[in-house]
Amino acid sequence: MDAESVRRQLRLGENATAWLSRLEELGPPPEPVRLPQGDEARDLLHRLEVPAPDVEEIVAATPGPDRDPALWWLLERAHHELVRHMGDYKVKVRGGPTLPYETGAAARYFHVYVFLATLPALRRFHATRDIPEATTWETLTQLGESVAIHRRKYGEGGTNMPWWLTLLVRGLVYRLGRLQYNLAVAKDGTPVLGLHIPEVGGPLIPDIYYDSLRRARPFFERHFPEHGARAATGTSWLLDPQLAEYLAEDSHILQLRRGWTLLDSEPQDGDDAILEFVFRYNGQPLEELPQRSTLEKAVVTHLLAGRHWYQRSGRIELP
Ligand code: CO8
Repeated sequence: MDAESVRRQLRLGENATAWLSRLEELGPPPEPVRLPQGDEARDLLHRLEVPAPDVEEIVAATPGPDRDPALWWLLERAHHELVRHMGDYKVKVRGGPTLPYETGAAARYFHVYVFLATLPALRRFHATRDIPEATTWETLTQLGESVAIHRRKYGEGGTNMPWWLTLLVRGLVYRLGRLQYNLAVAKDGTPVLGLHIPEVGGPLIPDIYYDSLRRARPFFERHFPEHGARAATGTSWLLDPQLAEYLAEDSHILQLRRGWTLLDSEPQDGDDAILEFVFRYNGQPLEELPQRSTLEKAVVTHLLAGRHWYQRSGRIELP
């Protein structure tokens, strides 16, 4: 098996070329890949909050080296790339793209299998950093969120934004209450925590938000003392000042945004981001999108008026 036959068999496109050649050069991992099977896999996936219909499909489609040699080749090497850079926030590894789905369920769930294959190494890494068991499991439920969003968006199983799972399974992301933080380094080399708001967890009630922010610094000082971030950063549709034209002054988004300082002078295009996070948009006509909340109405009204949304980058000092 080589990268070219893997590319052909899995019908990978141009967006996988660089990844494939990197993985070919890297080779298989020192320790063989092991995927959980049957009830062991079921129990684990339930604990990771993967929705029940996906659990059954994932278990049934679990690949093996003899049954799916091309997929296995890719799985071994994708896993190898992650364990090789476990915990190393200075190295940027975003994993590979979503695989084309025509070859079946194992390809659709490829990034779930990479996640499961890498979980034992991640847990060993968490143990070396003395990460509390509860934080490990709270963090790992991002897998379930990613699978649930994919099904809602496309009507079938898969993983939404697999690159985020890649950071998580490399031991760089931690969920503390309502928010997630990832160990990162700013362009000027300063350590920062990337701040993210997962979908699961309900409204961004200020007490809950500040409770999480207050936990961040002590957590990272204890478990990653060499990092030393003093601030969190984020790039988000939530920081677009135009939201103030539509949302109430006391909405959580406007309230919490006031603590952030915008860093960028050139905003990035944010239409795709806001459509993703508000609607999990999949190309339907704008007029058909649900119009239940103030925000849903704002997003559509703004776009139908020919205007655009922006993603802005900002920073907040950690308490
Ligand atoms: N979809 C539909 N309606 C929404 C949504 C949404 N995603 N979010 C808010 N609304 C509605 C509310 O229901 C409310 O409607 P109404 O006025 O009719 O009652 C109105 O908009 C105002 O809402 P709030 O400002 O009070 O916000 P909520 O606390 O309800 O929700 C959340 C905010 C939790 C962030 C929500 O939007 C959500 O779950 N989004 C999905 C995940 C997401 O977008 N994550 C952010 C990704 S970017 C990132 O993580 C980096 C962030 C760095 C900047 C942080 C700045 C604070």
